[in-house]
Order: sequence, then structure tokens, then C-alpha cells
Amino acid sequence: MKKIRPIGVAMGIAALGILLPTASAQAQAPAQESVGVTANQCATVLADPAHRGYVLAYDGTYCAYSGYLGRASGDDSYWGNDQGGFKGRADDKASSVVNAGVANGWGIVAFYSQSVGDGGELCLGPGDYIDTLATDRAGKLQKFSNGAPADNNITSHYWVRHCSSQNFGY
Ligand SMILES: [Ca+2]
Ligand SMILES: [Ca+2]
Repeated sequence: MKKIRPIGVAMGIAALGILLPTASAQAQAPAQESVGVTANQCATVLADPAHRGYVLAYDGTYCAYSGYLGRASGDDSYWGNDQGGFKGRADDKASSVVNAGVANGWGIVAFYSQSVGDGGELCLGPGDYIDTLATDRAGKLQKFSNGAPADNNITSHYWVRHCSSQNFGY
């Protein structure tokens, strides 16, 4: 006898839920922000159709949006001036990069430690990203082909068919 009453109450709540679909949808929305945890945004950036054909760079690791430095569908011979997709404040700042280019024969991005393709080279294939330029996946210092550290050191980039140094990120 006592079980009948709770069932009746539950049915009443279910009926109310049908009348309040928006409240139900809000309750199901997942929480996107995690306090104290740095989310890796690089894969999200790569998957965004709006970025297709571009190379993007971020001041912080994991492509944190707050550190967005710019993007370019063409070459940029000097990230330290106001020409091209990367402006002056982008020079020697990048700590994560995304190659959202297409594999059309010129889909590799070659980053250089100095302007106009001078200095060491670090390549990144299309559809790939480096979320931490400071270290490779083994935790070792990630470098340009000339041994210079890659983090906070990119100064120019070119789209290339082949990576002449074969020094790919990670
Ligand atoms: Ca940085
Ligand atoms: Ca540099």
C-alpha cells in the first residue's frame, strides 16, 4: 500500500518534465569549463572548418585561445613586422602551432628561427599540431634543425612541398 503513493508522485514529476522541455535541456548541457585545468584546444582548432588552409600559432601551450597570435594561408617571411598573417607581437612567441592546411603538395609548414627562412627549420605536416613547442613527446627539448630551442623562437614560416631538414615537430 505504501508503494503506491511514491509512484504517483513520480508520474506527476514526469508529466511536469514534459511541460518544461527547456529546463530539461539545460540540465543536460555539459560543463565546458574546468577550473584549474588547461584544456588542449589544438585538436578543436584543427577540426574547425573556418581554419582550413591556415597555419595558426598561439603564445601559450595547448592552443589556448587567449594567446592567439594569428594565422596565415600564405607564407610570412617575418613574424616581427606588420605584414602577413603574423604581426609584430608574434615573433619569438609561439608555444603551440596548428597546421590546418590541406595535403595538396604544399601542405607542410616549415617554421624558421629567423626571418626569410634563415636559421633552423622545424616542419609540421598538414592536419597536425604541436601543442607544446618546448618539449617533444618524450619530454625532451624540442629544437630547430640547427639545435636552437623551438619554443618562443619561431620568426618566419613557408609552405613547402618537402621538409629539407626532415626535422618534423615531435
Ligand atoms: Ca610563448
Ligand atoms: Ca626567432
